[in-house]
Amino acid sequence: MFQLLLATRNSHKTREFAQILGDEFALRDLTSAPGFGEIEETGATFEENAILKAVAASKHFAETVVGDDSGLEVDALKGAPGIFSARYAGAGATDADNVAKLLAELRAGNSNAVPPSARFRCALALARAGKVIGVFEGVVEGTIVSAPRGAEGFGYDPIFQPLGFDQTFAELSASEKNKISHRARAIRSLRTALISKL
Ligand code: ITT
Repeated sequence: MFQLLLATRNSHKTREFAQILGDEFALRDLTSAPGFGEIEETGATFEENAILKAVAASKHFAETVVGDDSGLEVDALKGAPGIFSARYAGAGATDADNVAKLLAELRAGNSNAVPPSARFRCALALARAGKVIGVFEGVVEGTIVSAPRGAEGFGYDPIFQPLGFDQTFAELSASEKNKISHRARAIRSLRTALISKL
């Protein structure tokens, strides 16, 4: 059994990790460590922020730590919201606020791209005792739909339609999303690395 600490307080991420990694892994996240402070995300890339999260938590906890930094890049918005996905509509923004802002920005930009192309990216960093021991990335390409659809998932799932599908991520079941998502792709690489050599 592998023990992993996820350096996140986003319970949606933790649920996806648990479903994708399966029974060989015992997971906990930072919701079980309320005294551990916020990790500042000062990096310029998903990878840098994933490393900041993993390294900071691994200095305080004995387990192998995974940091996840992820978000949505929309080509017509020059890659926004990108690393600012969680706080696109401002500090304390809800998922609905962020989705509404993104759709408003696309309308304001009068994008010629119909439908607008986009991708989710997920960077994962593994760390132990303050040192990075692996970095993994996953990407899923898709388009932004004109109005939110579906109730599954979280974040921008209701407006992201992966290439080759007629449904948004929020219309797919968790197990369908977890076969093709950016996070699933990154986690599968991390899982292989952990099982084979770490
Ligand atoms: P932690 O830093 O505690 O891990 P967070 O939610 O702030 O939690 P990020 O800084 O990595 O994490 O921001 C990720 C944001 O990107 C997330 O809040 C969503 O808005 C979006 N996002 C990432 N993965 C997503 C997914 O699978 N589906 C929908 N939106 C996603």
